[in-house]
Amino acid sequence: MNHTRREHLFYLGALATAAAVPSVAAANEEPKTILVEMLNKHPDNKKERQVFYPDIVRANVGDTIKFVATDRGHNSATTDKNIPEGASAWKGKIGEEIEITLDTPGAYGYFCTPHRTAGMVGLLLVGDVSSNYEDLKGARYRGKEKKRYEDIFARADEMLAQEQSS
Ligand SMILES: [Cu+2]
Repeated sequence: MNHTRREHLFYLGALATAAAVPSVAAANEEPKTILVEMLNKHPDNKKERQVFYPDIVRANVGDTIKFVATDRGHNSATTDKNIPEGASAWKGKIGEEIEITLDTPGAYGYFCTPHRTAGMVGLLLVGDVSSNYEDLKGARYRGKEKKRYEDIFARADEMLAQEQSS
């Protein structure tokens, strides 16, 4: 969801009041902006082309994701099917750096429109993801998108299991 600055500040105020409510990830943290780069090549594995980096982000409700156009020709987009109920889908233009404030807990899948079939997809885990994580993991993906999501969800499973045990 794109907020105007005023709405955003208002929202941060509302969030501060709600800070006493525990969340899955660290509770009393200030809302933060997390960068996700849109890249032609994975920085650690040049064989992996067309990637979001990092491709998994663990965030708290109230955090903002900024998609950074480090390389040209990419965007970040999603649909209502890939995000928690009540959250707003987004669609950046090609090359556009967009900021998404995450005000609904759950799991968010997203993709680069021209490279979705090349596997350029990512996952945001926001607060308590139990509402839709398994549904998103079990959704139908095709081709390279499917392969990337298998890898992404395997790592996400581990990440969430570690949280449970800590
Ligand atoms: Cu792309």
